[in-house]
Amino acid sequence: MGKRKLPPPNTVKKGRSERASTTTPLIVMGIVMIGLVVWIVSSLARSGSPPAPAALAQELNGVQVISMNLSASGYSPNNFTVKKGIPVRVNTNSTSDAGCVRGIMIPDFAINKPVDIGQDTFTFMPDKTGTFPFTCQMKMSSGTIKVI
Ligand SMILES: [Cu+2]
Repeated sequence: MGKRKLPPPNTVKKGRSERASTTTPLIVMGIVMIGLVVWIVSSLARSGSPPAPAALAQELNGVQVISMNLSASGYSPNNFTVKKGIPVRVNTNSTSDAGCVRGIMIPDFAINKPVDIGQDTFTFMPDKTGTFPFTCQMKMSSGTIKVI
């Protein structure tokens, strides 16, 4: 007989679950949005800005020397700081699997350089200040050169 009093709580429960069913999509959407923002920010960080502040390039006999390793995974290190008005020599050390990473483009300084497997070198003049990107010819791997 007391079981007859159960239906009213059931209807209350129904009301609760209806409310839950409208808030659950909002929570899910919120989580998806947060996930999306985190993903966008982290992918921007990966593709764009340098991972760590670069030390100033060493200057030897009037030339600034920077060195990097080229492999299938890209340029390492991939950000550099140099001084304006002093020629920069870029020493490269490439693995045979580096593929198109062995083509270096620095459009702001008119560089489009295919580099040899093993050791190679090229020079450019940083004649303006700013942060300039360099990429492989397919723009999949990249880095930056900051001129101060
Ligand atoms: Cu590439």
